[in-house]
Amino acid sequence: MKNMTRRDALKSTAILGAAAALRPSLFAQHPAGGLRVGLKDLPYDYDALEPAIDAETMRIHHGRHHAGYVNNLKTALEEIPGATSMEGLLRDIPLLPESLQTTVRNNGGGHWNHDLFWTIMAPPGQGGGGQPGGPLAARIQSDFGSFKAFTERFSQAAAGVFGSGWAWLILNRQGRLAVTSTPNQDNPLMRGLVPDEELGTPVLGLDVWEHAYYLHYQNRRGDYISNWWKVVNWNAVGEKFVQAR
Ligand code: MN3
Repeated sequence: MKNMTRRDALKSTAILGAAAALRPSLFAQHPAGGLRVGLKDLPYDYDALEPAIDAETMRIHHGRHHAGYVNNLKTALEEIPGATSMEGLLRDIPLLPESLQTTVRNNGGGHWNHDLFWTIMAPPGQGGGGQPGGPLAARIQSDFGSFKAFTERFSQAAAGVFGSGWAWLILNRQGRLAVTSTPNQDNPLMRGLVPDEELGTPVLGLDVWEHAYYLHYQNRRGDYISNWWKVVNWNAVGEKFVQAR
C-alpha cells in the first residue's frame, strides 16, 4: 500500500513536471501546504429566510449541493499544491492541466459562488431586504440611475439565464458597477472563460439553478427572484463593494 502510494506520487510528479516548469505558481509546493477548503455553517438557521426561501430548499442546497462541490474540489486540490486562494485559483483556470480545468471550473466555481450567496442574504427584517446605504448606494445611483433601475436590470438578467446559472452585480475592470450573468457555476473571476468585458469582482450574486427554488416555486423563477430581494443583506454587499474598490 505504501509502495503504491509512493509509485502514484512519482507518476503524478512526472506528469506534472513539464507543466510545473511553465506554471510555477500553481504547482510549486506552498509553504503553508496549499489551499484548504471546507463547508462552513450558514450564518443563520435553515428556516431563517422563510418565506422567501424555504427551509427544505436551504437544507438540501447547502448540505448536499454545496457540500458536493466542496468534496469534489478537495479531491482536485490534491493535485494543485501551489493554490493559495480560491480567487487566485478561479482566475487561473486556463493555466491548469486540461484534466483539472472542468472540475475546478464547476466545483471551484460552485464552492466560491455559494460561499458568496449565503453571506449576501439575511433574514427579512434582520439585515435582509430594504435598500443599500453608504458608498454602494451612491454608486448604484450614478452607474444605474436609480436603485429601482438597478434591481430591474438585475432581475431581468436573472430571469434571462437559460437553464442553470447566476446573475451578478460586479465591480468591473473599468471600476464601474455592472450587471452580468454566467452559465452553470462560472463566475466573473474566471479569466479566459468569461468574456473580458464581463470580468470583475462580484459583490452580489443570485443562484438561479432550479435546485435553488424549484421545491417551493416550481417553474416560477420570477416569483423567486422578486421575493429574494427581501432577503438581500445590503450591509454585507456594501462591505464587499468597499473591499473591491
Ligand atoms: Mn446552487
